[in-house]
Order: sequence, then C-alpha cells, then structure tokens
Amino acid sequence: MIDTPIKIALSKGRIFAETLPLLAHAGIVPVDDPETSRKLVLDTNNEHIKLVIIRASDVPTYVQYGAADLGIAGKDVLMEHGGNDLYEPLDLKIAQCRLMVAGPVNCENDLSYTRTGKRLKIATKYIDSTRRYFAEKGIQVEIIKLYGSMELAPLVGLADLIVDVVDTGNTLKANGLAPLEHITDISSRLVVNKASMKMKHEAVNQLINNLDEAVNNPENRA
Ligand code: PRT
Ligand code: MG
Repeated sequence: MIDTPIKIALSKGRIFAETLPLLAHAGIVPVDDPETSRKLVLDTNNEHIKLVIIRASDVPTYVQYGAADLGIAGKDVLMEHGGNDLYEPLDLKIAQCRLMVAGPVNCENDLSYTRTGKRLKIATKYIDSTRRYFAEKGIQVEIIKLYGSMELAPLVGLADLIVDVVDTGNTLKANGLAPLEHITDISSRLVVNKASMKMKHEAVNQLINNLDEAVNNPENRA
C-alpha cells in the first residue's frame, strides 16, 4: 500500500480553534499555528496526518476533488456547495450559529415585508439557501450576491433585508438590524471524499470514530 498521508482541510479562525480540542482528543496535535505560520499545509505530531488551511467556503471543493481526504465546514457552506458529492458522517457541533433573515430594527415584527407587489431585495452570500427559503414561502425576491459585511447593505440602501449567519446578534445590533426569521441551525460538519472513504477506509474510519468519540465527550464541549 502507498502510504500517502491523510489530509484534513479546514479554515483558520473559529473552526480551527474549536476543532483543536476534538483533534487533541483523537491524539492529533498540529505542529504549527495557522494564525502565525504562513504555511498552508500544517504538519501534526502524526506523520500520517496533515492539516490543509484554506478559506472556509473552499473546503467542500477541496474535498470533492480529493485534494483533501476530509474537511471541516459549516453547514451553511455545505448547503451552498450543494450536491451529494461528499459524505457527511459527523456533526462536530462546533462553530454553532443560526442562518437568519435580518432587517432594520423598525421592520421588526412587521411581516408586511412579505406583501406582494414590491420585490424584496435580499443581500447575502447564501444565494441558493436564500432562494430556496423564500421560494418555499412563495415570496419572489431579488438576491444581491455579496462576499461579506452583509450587515452594511440595508444601511446604505443596497437591500431591504439580509440573510446571514448570526451568533450573539451583536453585529446585527451594532448596525441597527434585528433578526426577523430563523432559517436553520448551523454547526460544522466533517465531510469525506468518496474515493478516500473507499481507498483509505481503515484510516478514515478510525479518524471518524475518534472524532465522534471526542464530540460526545463532555470535556470537549465549549
Ligand atoms: O471569513 P471568510 O470570508 O474567510 O470566511 P467565513 O466568514 O465563512 O469564515 P469564518 O471563519 O468567519 O466562519 C466559518 C464558519 O463559522 C461559518 O461558515 C459558520 O458556519 C460558522 N460561524 C459560527 C460563523 C459565526 N458563528 C458568525 N458569527 N460564521 C460567521 N459569523 C459572523 C456573523 O455573520 C457576523 O457577521 O460573525 C459576525 C459576528 O457574529 P455575532 O452574531 O456574534 O455578532
Ligand atoms: Mg468571516
């Protein structure tokens, strides 16, 4: 057997920080810190396991094409990526938040925004999830694609509402916005490349089992 290392793709920031204790429980400790290192492939204490540090929204793509065997990504990102080209064996229950519709504080409790006639403008990076959500409600919307700082859009008249992930709600509040509708709960998931699942079955399965155990260990709960 060719002994190629197992590569796990994940983003730095909150996902990396919250994954660390789970990896540690599985006996995996990175040698470098992605917040200070410029390396994009991090060695770990286990020569058979590498961490690949990429943008959160690129994780499903790396895993889909086998550039990484496994990945850790938010359900928000996975829903946008769509398709069933990845296995999703484990909810890691980290980086939890809610996908929400939000709007200016003064339209709080004002469901008149669902009235027909005026087509609502919604700013978001979650194009597909937003289209699906409003289509299910029978509301026609115009979706404006943004890559970040969605909270700004209603303030400057670019959109009526936004769809974004919300944790504490402080960012909405600081920008005069309020949560209006809860679309779905979000947490990060372990995803696996389909070929890796077959070709590296033993190593991949062991890792899934170890991480599953870590998730269910109360010591690792934030
Ligand atoms: O930053 P970059 O553009 O590279 O990518 P990213 O924003 O997708 O990455 P990152 O690391 O910010 O988020 C990775 C994943 O963390 C997301 O895909 C979500 O699944 C999850 N997550 C959990 C969050 C939050 N909580 C969160 N609060 N992602 C983003 N936020 C944003 C939120 O949109 C708001 O603008 O953080 C801001 C602060 O949130 P509040 O509500 O606590 O004020
Ligand atoms: Mg971010």
